[in-house]
Amino acid sequence: MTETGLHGRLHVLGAAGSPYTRKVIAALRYRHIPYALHWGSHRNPLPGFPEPKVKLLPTVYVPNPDGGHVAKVDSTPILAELEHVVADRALQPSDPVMAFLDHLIEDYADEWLTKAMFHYRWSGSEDIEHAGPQLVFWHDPTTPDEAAEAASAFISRRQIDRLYVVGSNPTTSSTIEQSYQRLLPILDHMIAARGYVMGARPGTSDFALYGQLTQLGVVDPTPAALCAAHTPRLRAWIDRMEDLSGLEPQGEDWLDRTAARSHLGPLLGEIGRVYVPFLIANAGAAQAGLAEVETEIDGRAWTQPTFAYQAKCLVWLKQHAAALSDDDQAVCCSILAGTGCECLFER
Ligand SMILES: N[C@@H](CCC(=O)N[C@@H](CS)C(=O)NCC(=O)O)C(=O)O
Repeated sequence: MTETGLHGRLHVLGAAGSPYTRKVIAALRYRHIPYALHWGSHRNPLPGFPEPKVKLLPTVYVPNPDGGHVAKVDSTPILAELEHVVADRALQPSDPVMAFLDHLIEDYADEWLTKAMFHYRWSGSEDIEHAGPQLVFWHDPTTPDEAAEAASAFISRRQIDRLYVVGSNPTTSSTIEQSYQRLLPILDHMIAARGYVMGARPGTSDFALYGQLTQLGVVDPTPAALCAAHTPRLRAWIDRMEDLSGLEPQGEDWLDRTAARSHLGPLLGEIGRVYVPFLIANAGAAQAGLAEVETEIDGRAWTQPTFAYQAKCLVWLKQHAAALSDDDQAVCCSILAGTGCECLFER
C-alpha cells in the first residue's frame, strides 16, 4: 500500500470529449492521487484489465492488493470512495450541511447540465459538424481522413438519435438553453466572490460543473461562444480548474454554512427551478411504470423518456438529506427555503 492508501496507481480509460472523464481526472490531479490515463474507449479495451459492468467513460481501474484491478464506472461513487481511501485534499466539505449542498450541486451538474451539453452538441448543424470529427480524433488522431469521415458520420447519426433519450427535443430545447444561459452569470458571480462554488477551495460540485463546462464552455461552438462573450471570467476559470495540483487548501477555505444562503442562493434557485421538478416528475413516472415523463418545467411543457438512473439520484439525495441530524436538516431547510429544493427534505 502506498502513502495514498491505494495499492498502486489508478488507471483511467477516458475521452477528452467526455465531461465525466474530465471531472474525474481534474479531481485526481487536484487530490494528488497518482493515475495513468489511457485516451480511448471500450471499442479498444485496455489489455489485461477487467471489463466494467457497464461500458461507460471514464472507467477507473482500482488496484487490488493481489496485483489485479477492479473496474469502476460512475464518477460520483468513484470520487466518494476515494474520499474515504485518501484523506488529504478532500473534495467533500467537512460540515455535513455543506457536504449535502455540494452533493446536490454535483448531481445537478452531472444529470441536468449534461442535457445542455448533449443538446447543444447534437442539435445545431454548425455544432454537429464540429463535434463529429472531434469525437473520432479524440479517440485516435491517426485515423486516416476517409475512415474519419465515415466514422464521424456514423457517430453523429448515433448521437443525434440519442438526443431524445437525454431529454432534448423540440418541446424542451428552449428550457434547456435558457437554463444554461442563466447558469453562466450565476457561476461567474460566484467565482468573482470566492473563487469556487464551495468557497476558496473546490468541492466535488466544482469538478462536476467543470466537467460539463469543458465541453459547453470551450468545445462546442454555440454554447462556448455564449460563455466567452458573456462570462469571460468563467471561461478562464474552466482552464484553471484543469490542474489545481498547486493549490494548498486550508480547512477555513470551505464556504461556511452562515454564508451558504448568500453565496449559493442563485445557483440553488436555478437547481430548484429546473432540476428538482424534473427529478420529482421523473421519479413519479418511474414509480407509475410510465415510459414517458410528461410535466411542466420553468413554465413550459417537458417531455422525455423516463430515466431509471435519475430516479435513483432522487432517492440518494433524499437518503443523504434524511441522514443529516435534525439540527443540520433544519439549517439545510432554511438555506434552501424558497429555492424549490426544500422538498428534498419532505418525508
Ligand atoms: N453517471 C456517469 C455517466 C458516465 C457517462 O454517461 N459517460 C458517457 C461518456 S461522457 C458514456 O460513456 N456514454 C456511453 C457511450 O458513449 O457509449 C458518471 O458520472 O460517470
